[in-house]
Amino acid sequence: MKTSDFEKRMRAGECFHNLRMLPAAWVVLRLDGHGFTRFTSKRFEKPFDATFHEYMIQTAQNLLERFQGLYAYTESDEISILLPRSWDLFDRELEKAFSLSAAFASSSFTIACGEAVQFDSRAWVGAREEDVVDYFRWRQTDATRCALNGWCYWTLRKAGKSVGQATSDLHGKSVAFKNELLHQHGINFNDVPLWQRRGTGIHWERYEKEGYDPVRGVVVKASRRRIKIDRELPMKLDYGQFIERIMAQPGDPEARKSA
Ligand SMILES: Nc1nc2c(ncn2[C@@H]2O[C@H](COP(=O)(O)OP(=O)(O)OP(=O)(O)O)[C@@H](O)[C@H]2O)c(=O)[nH]1
Ligand SMILES: [Mg+2]
Repeated sequence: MKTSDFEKRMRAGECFHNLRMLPAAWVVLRLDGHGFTRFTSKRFEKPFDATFHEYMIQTAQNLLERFQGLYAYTESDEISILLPRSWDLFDRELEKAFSLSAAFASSSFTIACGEAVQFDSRAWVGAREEDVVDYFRWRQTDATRCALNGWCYWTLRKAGKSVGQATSDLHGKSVAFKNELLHQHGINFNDVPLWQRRGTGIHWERYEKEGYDPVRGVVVKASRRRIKIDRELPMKLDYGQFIERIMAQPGDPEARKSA
């Protein structure tokens, strides 16, 4: 067999390599901690641990910068990164985006925390701005639901209930019931820190930096961008408008050149 035929036959086995994200579609990469129920169980406070959340924020910020995203959102053990429509890293190849984002999240968290962890990665694809707003509202609703459930479950466990008892006590119960249960244990769910109920957002903001132009001998102003971490996100319609404003920002052309 000719070498070129052999090469061609072997390359044909790399059948997923040509998969690319639809041109101009909105893409969100979602990273999720693998086996974090077990990993967090002995190492971090339940239901929420501020240090764990800071590791997630650090990981999300690193991903936002490295993948030149517009917005990163983290709640529980997951991170969503919104990519600009014009995103062109790795020629929009799916294999590269999944494997490198998972590898990058895993190594970032591992360095921050000092213990080896793994993240998986998937892509969500949407055609319209409204779909992206819905996506982030969906993840924020998930954060609120999980926070209420987590607070109820661990309040019952800390009060001496077994895994089975706490689970069956909460099974099929309404939001009102769960709020009341917390109330009876002296916890007002509305007083729980916002980052636990709504998650944390990370995005770019523009600011003016003053510099000195030695040639003209004058002070000049230049527009720069920096990371902003939002631990008190708005919710519902206000959160939707917040996401719309972020989508209206262009990706950073300077960053794209240097990747
Ligand atoms: N102790 C503690 N656990 C947390 C915290 N944030 C998230 N977790 C845990 O992380 C887990 C995330 O849930 P999942 O992603 O569904 O579970 P998983 O075990 O990671 O499973 P896979 O993602 O399928 O691998 C839950 O068990 C949460 O309790 C925290 O602040 N403190
Ligand atoms: Mg997980």
